[in-house]
Amino acid sequence: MLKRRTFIAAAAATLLFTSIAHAQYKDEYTVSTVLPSAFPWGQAADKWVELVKERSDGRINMKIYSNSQLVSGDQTKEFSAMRSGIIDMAVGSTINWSPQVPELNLFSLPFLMPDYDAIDAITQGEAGEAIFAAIEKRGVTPLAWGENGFRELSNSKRAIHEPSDVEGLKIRVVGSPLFQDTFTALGANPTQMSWADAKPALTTGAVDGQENPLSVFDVARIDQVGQQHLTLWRYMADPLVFAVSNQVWGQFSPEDQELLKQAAVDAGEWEIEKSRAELDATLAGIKERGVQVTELTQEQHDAFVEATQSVYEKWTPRIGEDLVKMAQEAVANSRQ
Ligand code: X2X
Repeated sequence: MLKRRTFIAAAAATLLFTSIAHAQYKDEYTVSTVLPSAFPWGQAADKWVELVKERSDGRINMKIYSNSQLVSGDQTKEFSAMRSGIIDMAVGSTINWSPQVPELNLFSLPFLMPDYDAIDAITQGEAGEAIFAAIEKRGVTPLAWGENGFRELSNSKRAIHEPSDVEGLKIRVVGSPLFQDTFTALGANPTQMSWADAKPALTTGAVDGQENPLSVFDVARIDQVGQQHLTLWRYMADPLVFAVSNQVWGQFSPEDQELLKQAAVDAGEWEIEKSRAELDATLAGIKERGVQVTELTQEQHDAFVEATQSVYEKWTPRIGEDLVKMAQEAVANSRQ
């Protein structure tokens, strides 16, 4: 009797051990993105998938679902879907995840980051680590940074040189209510809608303008839907984050976790470098197609900074005083 019980216990232990040692991997992991392969964002995801497949000798397969299709086009639901395990992985924008991770609104604070050095100083420093910790705490494991880019303002009505030019314009904005506040502070009439709805709304004239990186403006041919005026104001940039649902992350062996992470870091670096390098050519192409591009003088730039100060007052406590300060210091140091 005793022998038999010992045997059963031993068999059960063996079974348990085996199932831990060979955690059943899925045949395919879902990867959500908003923008598909024609855009740097989609290319970042493609690269990640390719590197993981190659480095795992085909053991880990990921399949990309773009255009936010796994969340029926509502990109602001991507984070929740990942957290609950409906989506395994994603390459997502900080804007789209900010409703669930308030710290991500940091990047949307107007005119916080004047240039690429400033973005890198935040993402690659302590502030970046604090943000990754905030993401992880909410159920998703962040692995690496990518970049959507500096978001520039376009519209169908007039050249924008100063805040009063924005007054009364209906502007499509995305994601966080912070954008509502920024554009309201400028006297515009902001409307929140998904990317899927943005182009139709521009086409019908339901909205007058939008803000997106030059790569998005270019590839999506936003000039063809009447957006003839483009102001380069660099008011914010949205990084991308490569991430895995915590529910899925724990199933990978430590070696495979490292493989997934390193592949994401490599894909992110590749995409950031590529999209920055392509920016000048992209802008030249946009100008060639007849878009009126406005650059701001220092004075005009300062007027926008001034006009959006209220956004800091309202949002700093929500993002976290310490985090905002840490980021501002990182930016200041990057300018020395
Ligand atoms: O919806 C947008 O504007 C886009 C594509 O840039 C994002 O997903 C943040």
